[in-house]
Amino acid sequence: MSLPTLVRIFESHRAPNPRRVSIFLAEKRVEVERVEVDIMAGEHFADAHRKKAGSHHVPVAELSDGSFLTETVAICRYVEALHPEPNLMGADAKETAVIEMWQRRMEFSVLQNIAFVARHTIPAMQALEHEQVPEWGRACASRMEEALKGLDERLRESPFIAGARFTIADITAWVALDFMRVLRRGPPDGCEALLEWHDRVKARPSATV
Ligand SMILES: N[C@@H](CCC(=O)N[C@@H](CS)C(=O)NCC(=O)O)C(=O)O
Repeated sequence: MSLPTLVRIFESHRAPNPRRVSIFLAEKRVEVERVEVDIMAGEHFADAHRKKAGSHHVPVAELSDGSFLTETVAICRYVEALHPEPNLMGADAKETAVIEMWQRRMEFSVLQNIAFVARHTIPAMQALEHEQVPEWGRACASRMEEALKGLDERLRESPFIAGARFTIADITAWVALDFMRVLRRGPPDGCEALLEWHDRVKARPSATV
C-alpha cells in the first residue's frame, strides 16, 4: 500500500520551525501548497487550527488520508520517507544516529536559546508567551553564546555540523542563526568557522525560502 502524500503545510513562513520544513522541502525540490497562519495575530490559537493535530503550533502537515502531522522533525522524517533523495537524515543506522544527535543538540542548545532570548526580551513577542520573563531571556543569552561558541568549535573540525555533508542538523542551526536577526546581533566575536559555514549554507538555493 502506498503512503499518504503531503497535501499542504500550515505555516507562519517567517517563524523558525516552519522555515526548517520549508528549507527541507526545498532541498528535496518538493513543492506543496502552503497556508499561512499568522501567529503574531494569534490565529494558531483558533479552534480550527488547534483541532487539526491537537497542537496550537506551526508547522502542521496535512496528508492525503486526512490526517495531520505536527513537530518539525516528524514532518521532515515523513518527507524523507516519501522523497529519499537527497538524503538529509542518514543513510544507515550509524549515520542516522549521528545526524539525530547533532540535530537534537542544535535544537536544544542553539535554536531553543535563541528563541527564548527573542520571545522573552522583544516586547512584540509577548504575543507568543503567556508571560514574558525578561530575566529568563537574559539568562538564555549567555547560554546562547556558549552554544554558538561550541558550534564554532565543531565547525573548525567538520565542514558541516554532522560531518562531511549537509543535513537536517545544518538546517536547524542555520535557521536559528538567521533568526538572530530579530535580536539585532550575531554570534560572539571570534566565531570565524561559524560565520564561514553560515555564508556557505546561505549560498544554497534552499536558503532563500
Ligand atoms: N516542537 C515544535 C515547536 C513548534 C513551534 O514552537 N512553532 C512556533 C513557531 S517557530 C509556534 O508555533 N509558535 C507559536 C506559539 O508558541 O504560540 C516543532 O518542532 O515543530
